[in-house]
Amino acid sequence: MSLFKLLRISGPSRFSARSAAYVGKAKYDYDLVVLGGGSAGLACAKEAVDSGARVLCFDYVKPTPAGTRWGLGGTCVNVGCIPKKLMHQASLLGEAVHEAVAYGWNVNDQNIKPDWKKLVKSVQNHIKSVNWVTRVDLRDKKVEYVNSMGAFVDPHTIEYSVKGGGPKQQVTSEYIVVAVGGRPRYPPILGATEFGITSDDIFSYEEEPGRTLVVGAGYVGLECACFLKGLGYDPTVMVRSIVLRGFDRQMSDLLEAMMSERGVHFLHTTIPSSVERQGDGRLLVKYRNTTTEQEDSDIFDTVLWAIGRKGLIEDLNLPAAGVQTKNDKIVVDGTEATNVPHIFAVGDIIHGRPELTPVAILSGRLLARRLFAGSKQLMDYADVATTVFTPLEYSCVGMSEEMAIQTHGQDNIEVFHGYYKPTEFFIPQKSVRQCYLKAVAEITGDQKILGLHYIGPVAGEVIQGFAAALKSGLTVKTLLNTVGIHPTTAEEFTRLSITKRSGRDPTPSSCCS
Ligand code: FAD
Ligand code: NA7
Repeated sequence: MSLFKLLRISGPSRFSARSAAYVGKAKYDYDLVVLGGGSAGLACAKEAVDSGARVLCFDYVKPTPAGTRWGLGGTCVNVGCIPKKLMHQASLLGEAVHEAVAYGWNVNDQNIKPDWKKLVKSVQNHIKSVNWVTRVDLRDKKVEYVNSMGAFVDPHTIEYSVKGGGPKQQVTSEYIVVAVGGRPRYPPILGATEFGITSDDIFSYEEEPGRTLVVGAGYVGLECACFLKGLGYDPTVMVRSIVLRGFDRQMSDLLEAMMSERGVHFLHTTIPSSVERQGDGRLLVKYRNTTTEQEDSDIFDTVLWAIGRKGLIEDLNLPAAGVQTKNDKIVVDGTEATNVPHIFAVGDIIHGRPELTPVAILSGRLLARRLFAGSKQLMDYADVATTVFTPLEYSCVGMSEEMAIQTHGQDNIEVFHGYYKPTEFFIPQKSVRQCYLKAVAEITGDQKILGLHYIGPVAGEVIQGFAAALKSGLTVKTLLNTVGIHPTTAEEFTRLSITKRSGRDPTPSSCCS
């Protein structure tokens, strides 16, 4: 029997499949229950309602150990991409003030400092406005929303608490989508939860962070260290193994060099042992270098754990539904189905997929279309572009050089590369040492591009368009036949002429060489 029952209704619709409204099984209270009101869950719930499904969405945020809590919308809006980008922008503006002087602006006090409390308030006000719009949107779209944790009772039944106490309530649903995302990890060491904070706290942190130890050198750790530095604080990044594991090595090393040049400190091959509060309120952190085995300690105002995120499966009672998990994430197939055919998972909670908002949104939306609008389109997780928002940003799409070598063999790839000098860097004499880009391509034929990497200003804006081109089969031949927009930094991709294999110096002599 088909899972997709469609009934024709009158009225216009955006998609042809939507000329039908989904009719669910009467024996269930809902056609779809979504657990988690973040990027993935909301996208899925709204799309399902558009197709006529009866949808209920649960969202609940447990406060952090430091007591931080937030509203509807999930990680991206409240404690992820959005506040991060705003703090990044605040820190870039600090650099811009100094550059402005070189451009002739009369900035009288060049030692200006940002007002942390004011910045946090502005960021939080923006978040609250987004929370509000999200709630209104759900109401307008007639997605039912319950501000409570949902947990499985059996494969079709979800249990939840109601505000103000009383007995737990239950609802049944034909389909259930788990979109509960993840939360930052804390290391199992003395004082970690008591004295440390995470990215869940920093964007609403009332105290000035001051001298900050950022433990973890992934995407989140580097971004936090960089905006703190740009805002005038003194961050140190504790690196367990290497910076940005999983990203292109050469680009990651350049990024680390750029951060060091700007005054971010690094403690290499080091792990923390304990955090203690001193009499003066500051934090004594003891740590160990795993290469030299030397133990050491230092004093910080703030310790920020950025050691990765764990999937929020612990409160779902997944055994009651029989859903399989792996390392606190949910295992799904190419249709986002779990091992229980009517239970799906989307977003950060899926095992082995990129933890990114646009991935969460698109996978949630496509799943709803498949469940309720007759679509067959699957989510394509390949060649997802991403950006690390450091002062010179790093953006990439496709394979790293290492991955290309691993999959194609060293002799079968060609790497085109070049340093470049952004025009706007000349007057304020900004360092161009890490302004670098490369295209990793096949060596034969028109040289299909496997990966593009860029460090420089507005990297995400630069790579976004190239990501579409790469997904459309971009070749080096096409890239070099593309006329650039001058003077931009993105045009540097159209001027790549030096291969690594040639051994020629990839440094340009002037802005237009
Ligand atoms: P979430 O957004 O985490 O939503 C899950 C929701 O479900 C949460 O509200 C959670 O509290 C709730 N929940 C959990 N359990 C239950 C339950 N049992 N019942 C009901 N509700 C429950 N991505 C980018 O693309 N670009 C960026 O620049 C970027 N920057 C980031 C910066 C930081 C600091 C962080 C931490 C992440 C960043 N990300 C970024 C990643 C992005 O935020 C996530 O990929 C995205 O938010 C995942 O969405 P999701 O819907 O899967 O999960
Ligand atoms: P990542 O990318 O998993 O990075 C975690 C970092 O923390 C990484 O450098 C780890 O080092 C380090 N780590 C992990 N455990 C420890 C302990 N116990 N002690 C010290 N250091 C540790 O997570 P992020 O949160 O930065 O990013 C997750 C996603 O969020 C990202 O993909 C974005 O999409 C948004 P390792 O390399 O393992 O040695």
